[in-house]
Amino acid sequence: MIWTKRSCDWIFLRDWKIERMNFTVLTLFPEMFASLMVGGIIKRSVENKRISIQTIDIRDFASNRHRTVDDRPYGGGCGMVMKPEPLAGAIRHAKGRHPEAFTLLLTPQGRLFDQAVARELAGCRGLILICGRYEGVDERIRQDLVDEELSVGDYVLTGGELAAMVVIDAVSRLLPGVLGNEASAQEESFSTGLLEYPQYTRPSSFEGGQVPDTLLSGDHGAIRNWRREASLIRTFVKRPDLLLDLPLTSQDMRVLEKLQQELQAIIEKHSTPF
Ligand code: 4FV
Repeated sequence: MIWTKRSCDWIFLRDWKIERMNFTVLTLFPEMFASLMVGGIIKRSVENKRISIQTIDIRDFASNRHRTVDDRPYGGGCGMVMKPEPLAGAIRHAKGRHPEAFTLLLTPQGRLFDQAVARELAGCRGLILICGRYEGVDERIRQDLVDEELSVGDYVLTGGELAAMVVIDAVSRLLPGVLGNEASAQEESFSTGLLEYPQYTRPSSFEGGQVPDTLLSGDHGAIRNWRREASLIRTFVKRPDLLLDLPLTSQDMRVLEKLQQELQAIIEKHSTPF
């Protein structure tokens, strides 16, 4: 485990008893999370008690009658900063309800969220997700009340809410009993480390586009090889970086060597003076 302050060591816990995963979201816009309950896998997982999603309005922990949650930055500068008191109140309230939960602050300064991080978080008993707004949160919250900072990408959002929804979605679908069949989570992009192979469904012919014969053959061995080769080539073309530290099979190496020979032939063909 590479997480710092407190990591989630869970595998053993879950083996004999399926527990509900709790997401507690601290936000100034709790109504935004109603959209998760409109339909789909997340709604169904809440209904069949595989996950629970609670929102806490940070403004409910503001101490003055104007329920102020932000203020001007010390040292000047533009924008506003989220005040520590309402945040600390909301975090302690959430920790009181879910002492085992792992507390995450969504921020562009955080560790980059990816499928491997999603798998790690899927092992936690609960997550407290802090959604910043304005220019961010008072540094003392980050230092004293946050287990980890998480970023969903190198861009700046108006708030952490959409980032929290991304985390809830990506983590929930890795929990047992959430996806129709767990198998699909095994074969998808990033679970094998490769990009997913091309998918087709009926009709077998659409606007001149044909489904590859191998997929219609019923030969599962050939289909498996075809899909692995397609994933490999697609990953080479779109995300060659993913191939650098990925364990490759001897079959994979043969595919890449064949690609290299074809590329070499093309380069030589176009580099020899006419
Ligand atoms: C963000 C991200 C993000 C920064 C200022 C909210 C905004 C505002 N969160 N990954 N990228 N947050 O841009 O997680 O407080």
